[in-house]
Amino acid sequence: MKTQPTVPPEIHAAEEVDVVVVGAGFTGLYQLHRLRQLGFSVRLLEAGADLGGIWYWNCYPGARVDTHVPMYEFSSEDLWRDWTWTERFPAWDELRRYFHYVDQKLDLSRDIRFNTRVEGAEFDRDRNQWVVSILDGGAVRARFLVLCTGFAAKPYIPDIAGLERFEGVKHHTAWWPQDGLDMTDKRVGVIGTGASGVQVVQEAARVAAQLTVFQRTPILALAMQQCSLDEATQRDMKRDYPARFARRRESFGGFDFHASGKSALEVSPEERAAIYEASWAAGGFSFWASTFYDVMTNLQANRTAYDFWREKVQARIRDPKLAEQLAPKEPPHPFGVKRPSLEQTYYDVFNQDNVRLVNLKATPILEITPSGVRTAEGDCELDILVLATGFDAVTGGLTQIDIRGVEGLTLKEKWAKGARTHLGMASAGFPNLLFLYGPQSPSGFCNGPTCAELQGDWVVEFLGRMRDAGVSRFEATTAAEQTWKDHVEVVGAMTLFPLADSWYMGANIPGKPRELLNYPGGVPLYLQMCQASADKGYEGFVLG
Ligand code: N01
Repeated sequence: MKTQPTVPPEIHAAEEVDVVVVGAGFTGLYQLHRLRQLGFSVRLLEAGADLGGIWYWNCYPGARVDTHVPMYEFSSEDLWRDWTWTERFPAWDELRRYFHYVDQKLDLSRDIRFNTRVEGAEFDRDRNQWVVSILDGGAVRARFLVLCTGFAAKPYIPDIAGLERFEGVKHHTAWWPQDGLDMTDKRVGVIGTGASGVQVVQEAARVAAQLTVFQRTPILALAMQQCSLDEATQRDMKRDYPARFARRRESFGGFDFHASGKSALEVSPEERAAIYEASWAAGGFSFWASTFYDVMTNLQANRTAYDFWREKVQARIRDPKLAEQLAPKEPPHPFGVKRPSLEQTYYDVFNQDNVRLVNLKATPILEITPSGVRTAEGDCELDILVLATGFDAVTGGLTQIDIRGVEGLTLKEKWAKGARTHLGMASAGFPNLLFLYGPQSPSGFCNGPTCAELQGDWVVEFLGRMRDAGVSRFEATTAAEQTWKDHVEVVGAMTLFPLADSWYMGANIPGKPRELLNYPGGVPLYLQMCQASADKGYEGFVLG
């Protein structure tokens, strides 16, 4: 353990506000807006040059959201009334335009510092303030620190031999060049077949001379059923928006799907097929989220979903051997325990002459050479290498900041053996600090804007009450952390999520503790638990 940190004297003169918010995605912008409405002075610090959070960094070709209109926007009528989307699942550039529209309506940018990466934060015990330091120098002091860094703020680059020697163009999907990259007539390789890999592959296949997809685990991608949206259609849809937004708090993942009360094992095969077929046709995550309640808790029920999915996919791939690699008879893991992702042409592109799949389970990558990828199958020469290899998810965005609590311990050190939180929002030893969309909260299981608002409302109310009650310091207790961890584990053990080596389990990062990083009880139960703490005078916190 480190000795008590001292705050360097030069940063005593730093800018001082009530709240520092980190991150200008949905969550951070909502905090900024609501906290300002309560009369707090707020400074939002953002590493990127623009708004959007994940949609600033992830501008690779094909990047688009997997959530349907209108679930991926703010629920305030003042905002949705005058906004019109062009597609049911909007692309990154349209999402950026939306953020600019919101900015224009709410005048957010005046309190945001862009190109400002937060490097560290130290708690000044004498003044009960956080001193937030910025990478290029300078600091901001605040009574409260609210981290809204999202679940995917720290890209993961695997340690593959020779990677640094590649002489072509190489990018991680989350560090894509802001001015784009033309893949036309190029030899492109994509490592990774998660949601990002699927989206890049679909686009690269249209233009590349040769596209090689390096697959370790097949993704179980669902039909997006994308469509264009016009203004008249959305005018009609908007009549239902209030009811649809209200339903978010009743659904496991914060969507507007109706929850199913049926078991996949209690219906006839015909009824089961009809229900799967209907949700497949509806598209998006409804196949994952609203068919049968036991798909994510019972292996036998789960297998019925997998078998339906496999039949759909196999029918689209001409070469039976290839079909078996993309959609094998035996599931690589239970259906849905790794995030499924949505696709439009993913399975069709493998029928094209310019697209090739390398099955890394059979022929692993031996090394990256200056000119491409060497596998047991041979050398694959490339002009562009895309690393769609994911993120040190959920905790990585927080632990990459040097946040030092009252004992001098960093958050990274504290969580070295696993995340410790109260309600997935606070951690003992780190007073006056809250994080949203973080570990042990619904985060990756929940639609982003839903969490931004519902979890966000709890945070705003909490901070308002602390201020009004004259509380200058709040801190979660270790007992509350233990209770919360036990609860997350008990509920998690009732699900199938622990059965996969997914980012949900922290298992995609070598050496990272294996634990369920998202709250598995669903949004309604989570909100109840948070409300219960508030109703008991913020049980689990020491207020001073
Ligand atoms: O990352 P991932 P992602 N050698 O971790 C492979 C959100 N998102 O960026 O499965 C070879 O899912 C790895 O293989 P395996 C969404 O929540 C949303 O795609 O570990 N391969 C896997 O195939 C999503 O779930 C949207 O065997 C290696 C891939 O890399 C989350 O972000 C769009 C490897 C990583 O997949 C993360 O998605 C994009 C190695 N050494 C992302 N290491 C939308 O809403 C890793 N892999 C649309």
